[in-house]
Amino acid sequence: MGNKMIIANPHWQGGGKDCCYYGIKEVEEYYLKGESFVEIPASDKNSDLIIREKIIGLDIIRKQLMGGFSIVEEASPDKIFTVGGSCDGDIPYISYLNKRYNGDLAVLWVDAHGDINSAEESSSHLFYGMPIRALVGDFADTFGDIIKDTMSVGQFMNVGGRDLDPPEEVYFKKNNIPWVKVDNSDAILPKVSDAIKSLNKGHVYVHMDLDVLEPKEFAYYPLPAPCGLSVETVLKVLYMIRDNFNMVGYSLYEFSGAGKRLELMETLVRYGLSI
Ligand SMILES: [Mn+2]
Repeated sequence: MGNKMIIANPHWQGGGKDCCYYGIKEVEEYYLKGESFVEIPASDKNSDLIIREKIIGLDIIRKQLMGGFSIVEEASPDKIFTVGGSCDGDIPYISYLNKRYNGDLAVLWVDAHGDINSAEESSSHLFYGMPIRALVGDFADTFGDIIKDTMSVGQFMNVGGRDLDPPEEVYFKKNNIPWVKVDNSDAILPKVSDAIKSLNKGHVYVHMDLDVLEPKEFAYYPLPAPCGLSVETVLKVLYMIRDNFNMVGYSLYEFSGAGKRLELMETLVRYGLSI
């Protein structure tokens, strides 16, 4: 079993909207009460969002990521379940587990978006569209002191992506990144399974952005994209992965809060606690 760490990560600056900060406070209140979790320190000040090196909020983002790294390194868990925040907030936990398993880690990015922009090519300059590029070391000048063990592009795949920027699509093709597109039939299960196997790694991490879901079914996140995966399909995919692969991490990102208890959030948090 090993020791599992449960993290609440209200880091939101990568998306430029503080709704995710309050969303995570809501998760703590409604879904994590009674669990022993660690909250990563995050500022709630909009005034922190100063653009530097083509990244909005760079200084505060760097500070918070560094804080997350030291917390997880100190705790040295074997498994991590995180609820966040803007997708870039997941960088320390993926990077930590990659090091923990000596690079033997496949990362599924279950997300409507690619999150694989460079700072130059990003039209928004929001860091939540860039975390994978940071993890593979493309921001060495900016994050090299924080992300010390860079990953390989061949460790990543996407499920449910449908709103990629043109340069992201180019990057996907150039690097042959496995991309399982939206399919709400059971045929998606072997597609996801085959794509994971093609990465040829012994441990699996699932990073899930809630915006992978069809917005008509669930839309408590900042950046909806139409024609998404149904709730039923996402749950089938998640259970298939848990039951068939050696899962060492799950993260649930971009929750912007609902002001009420949601059955799906309850289910997804239970899932995270169960890995
Ligand atoms: Mn995302």
